[in-house]
Amino acid sequence: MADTSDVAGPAPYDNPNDESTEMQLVLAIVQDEDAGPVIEALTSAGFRATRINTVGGFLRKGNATVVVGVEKARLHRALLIIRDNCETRTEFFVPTAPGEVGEPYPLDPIQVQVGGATVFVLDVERFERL
Ligand code: 2BA
Repeated sequence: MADTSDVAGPAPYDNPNDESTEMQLVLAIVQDEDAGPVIEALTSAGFRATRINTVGGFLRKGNATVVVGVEKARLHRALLIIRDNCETRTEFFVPTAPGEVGEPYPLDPIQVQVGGATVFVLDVERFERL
């Protein structure tokens, strides 16, 4: 008889590895300078976190996206830790205008306030450690 074990396993919602009950996914975009302290504080408080090096679309400057999978009951604590470890900083952006002979030329710098953190919180449909 053919082995159907690879297709006849438990349905996803019965999966014993599924730990997703009441989980949320936090995506926190933070400034490079704040990423180390944020990760340190999160892990010290018992959260698991992943840092992804990212680049902001407007300033084209390196920043970091911190990914945290967290039980709903601990979400507030995670957000407080992120907030408390991120600063607001002033950056300057130099826009350019197209030049008449090729090279774009710089316009007056624009001042922008960056941070503390830009945070998205998503429901987690499923979470497994395989
Ligand atoms: P950036 O895109 O490099 O933006 C840096 C800062 O520039 C922003 O700070 C904001 O103050 C300003 N800025 C961004 N777009 C602008 C625009 N079209 N006109 C004028 N000023 C603008 P934050 O708002 O604190 O954002 C920090 C970083 O968070 C962003 O870096 C981006 O990587 C991320 N981010 C912010 N909002 C986002 C969103 N809705 N979706 C995805 N990523 C976002």
